[in-house]
Amino acid sequence: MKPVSLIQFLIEERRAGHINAELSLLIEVVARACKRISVATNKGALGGVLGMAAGEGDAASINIQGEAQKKLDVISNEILLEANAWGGHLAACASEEMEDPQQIPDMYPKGNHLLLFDPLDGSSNIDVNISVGTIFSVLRCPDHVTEPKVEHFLQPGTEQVAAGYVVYGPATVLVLTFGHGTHEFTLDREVGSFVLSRRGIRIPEETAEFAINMSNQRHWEAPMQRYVGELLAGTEGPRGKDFNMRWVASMVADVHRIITRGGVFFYPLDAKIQAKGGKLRLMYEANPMAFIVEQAGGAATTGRARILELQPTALHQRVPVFLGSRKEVETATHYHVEADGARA
Ligand code: FDP
Repeated sequence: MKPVSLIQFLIEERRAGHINAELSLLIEVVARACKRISVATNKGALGGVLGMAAGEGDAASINIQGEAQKKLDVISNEILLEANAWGGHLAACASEEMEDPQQIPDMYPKGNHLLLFDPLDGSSNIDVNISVGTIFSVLRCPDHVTEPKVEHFLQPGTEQVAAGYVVYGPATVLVLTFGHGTHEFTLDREVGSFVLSRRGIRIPEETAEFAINMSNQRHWEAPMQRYVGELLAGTEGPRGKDFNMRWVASMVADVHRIITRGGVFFYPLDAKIQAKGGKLRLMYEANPMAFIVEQAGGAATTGRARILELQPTALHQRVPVFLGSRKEVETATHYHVEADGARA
């Protein structure tokens, strides 16, 4: 069979009435920007881009989430902003690296879409040469809004018209959904184009593999302790089977493993992060990943509610995340809902 390029796929999606010309252009632009980020990450130490953005621990190198910003975070953010400024497909964009939405410069035409992204997720893995990634979510700009503000971005995940991520690993891979299945494209480095490598991905309903940062165990809520305790008990426990554990600490890489061979990913609430509401960001991490996973037949909840139905209250809002193989997400969520019911 002849390989299908991303461009060809986008044309087919337009013909099928799944996307319009503006959304097709938006995805092309994001994919092109991610190729540049891939080149920058692949250079490693030779690119002179490792290490902190300014002096280590310097106020200038701390992003708005209070985390240390690496040079490649800054570079990736700039690549995505610059690529998306002039095409006429966006009304505005928002990024993990910027407190407020970025407006389209006056000299360029504006479009009808809002783009949100985490330019380089899993950034603590860059210096140790472990996979990192870009995550993005696309919403429609409400009618008649010419200067989108934060409130215009605060739409539930069910309103997303597209979501995707790119994992910069041994291969650079783009995973994309428009709400008509989840599809994977692999970057052909020689040709410089993304080529369809899996159409209509399905995550197995059941799994024997889970991903969680076990070092937080003592801080978890009781239902999480119960659920993971049962997995760890293996064949001697109530689940009657052994479970394997994986934790890359790069959400994109962990989700990509689940998209590929099944599994379940948790970043639950714990006593340390309770006040923040969770670890991962709703608008540009949890929502796009939940859309991708649901479109592949998996499930995504906060442990209590479906992620895609949450009404966002802030651009950089954090939420607990349970996602992956449907049966495991349902069991872990059931334990939380049941414990809440017993407490009420
Ligand atoms: P990072 O802070 O390195 O950007 O987005 C947050 C994230 O990475 C996820 O990619 C990853 O799954 C998680 O945090 C890692 O958390 P731990 O440091 O607790 O392992």
